[in-house]
This record gives sequence, C-alpha cells and structure tokens, in this order.
Amino acid sequence: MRKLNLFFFSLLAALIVASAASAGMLIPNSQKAKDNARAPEKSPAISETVAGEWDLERVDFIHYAKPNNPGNQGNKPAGGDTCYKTLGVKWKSLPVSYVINSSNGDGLTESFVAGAISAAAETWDRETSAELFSDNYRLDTGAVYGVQNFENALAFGNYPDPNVIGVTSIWYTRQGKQLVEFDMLFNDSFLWGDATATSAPIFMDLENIAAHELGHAAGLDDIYSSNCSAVTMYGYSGEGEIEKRSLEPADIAGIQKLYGI
Ligand SMILES: [Ca+2]
Ligand SMILES: [Ca+2]
Ligand SMILES: [Zn+2]
Repeated sequence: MRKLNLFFFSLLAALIVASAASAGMLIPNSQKAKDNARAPEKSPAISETVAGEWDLERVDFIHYAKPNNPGNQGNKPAGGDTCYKTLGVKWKSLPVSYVINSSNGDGLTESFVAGAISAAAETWDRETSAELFSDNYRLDTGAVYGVQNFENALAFGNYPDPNVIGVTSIWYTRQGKQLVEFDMLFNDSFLWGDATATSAPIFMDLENIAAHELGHAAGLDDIYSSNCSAVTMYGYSGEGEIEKRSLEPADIAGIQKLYGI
C-alpha cells in the first residue's frame, strides 16, 4: 500500500513537472497570431530551431506593414500596465552590445543609421536603471543578419516578402531562459529614412522601427490590440509613422518588469 502511494506520488510529481515545463515554453503572441489564421498579416514565429550543443532556441519576430493601421497616437490607454507582454526570456549578462552594418540601398549615411539605431536603444535604456544596451556599439559592414555567432548584428537586406518591414531573431537558452543573442534585419523593400524630414508619408522611419525591434531584443512581445496601437510594441507600422520612437507607459512597465526601475 505504501509502495503504491509512493508510485502515485511520483506520477503526480512527474505530471506537475511536465505541465510546468510546457507552461514555461516561449510562445510569442506572434505565434498565436499565426495559429488564429490571421497570418501573414500578423507576425508569426516562423522558425524555431535547435542550435545543437549550445542548447539554444531561436524565435523570429516578423514585423508587417499595414499602412491603414500603423501605430496611432490616438489610442493611448489610461492604464499603462495592460498593453505589454514579456516573452519569458531576458538578458542576464548586461550590457547588451551590438554591431551595426550601415550598408543600405537608400543612400543613408553611416552616421544617420548609427544615430537612429543608437537613439532607439537609448530610449529603452533611459527607462531602467540597468545599463541594458551598451553605449559602445560597433560599426562593421561585414556584420550579417541571421547567423548565430554571439554577435548582435543589425543590418539591411532583402527579405523574401516585400510587405515585411523588419525581422528580429532572438536566441535563448532552453534551460534558464536566458537571452544570449539577437540579430535584426531591415527589409530593403522599403525606402528607409527620417520620416520627420518630409510631411508626406514616404519614408519608413528607421528609429521608429528600430525602437520596436529592440523591444523584442530586450524580451518584449508584439501587441496587436487596436486599443494599444500607440505603444512601441504594437505589431504594425507604416511609412511616415514615428509613434514608436517614444515609449508609452505600457512599454516602460514592460522594460522595468524585466530589468528593474
Ligand atoms: Ca548574430
Ligand atoms: Ca509612442
Ligand atoms: Zn514586432
């Protein structure tokens, strides 16, 4: 009898461990978006691969253009705490350094590209006392997107779907859920620049998109509720939009939940 009880206890314990493990798995909003069949409008986690001995998982966040429904200044929720979602993974080794490949097809100078990206990184950094993104980024025209090499690279390039604005790939340890790398791609199918340079919605604003993508790099998920369309982590953008350059209270609540006030 005692032995039998022990058996059932072990079985129960195993079940609890198993369900806890699956509950702890990283399922980004974007993947749920895929599941509810509204892809490709929403950003699905396209690939989840195992990087062998490193025991890393990869998730890609795909940012789609939706010109009729980009970030919208009008939709600012009263409470700042519901329009964010953490991924369940975070950096434990700070600060996060990165390397920018400024080569682009739009004639943007290296100083413009680096200025826009680092401004977006510091926008997140200002809201947490942790030194999250390093001030000392590197410039390297040899840096490539999408290679798991423990180098956090941001680069322009061609993505097969021209409606995709940008992609951020993250790698994290399956055990410990520790972010160890991100890479970011800005799709050359758009005309990149400074959207404030002209009143016409011509440019895809680099700082705007970089701010959103760096939110993924830090451990935040996409938000698709139209009530939350002012937040930096809102999942759609369009030409001329700069709403994501500035963080909303919900974005700030998210980054502070991860890295402290
Ligand atoms: Ca890399
Ligand atoms: Ca904003
Ligand atoms: Zn996103």
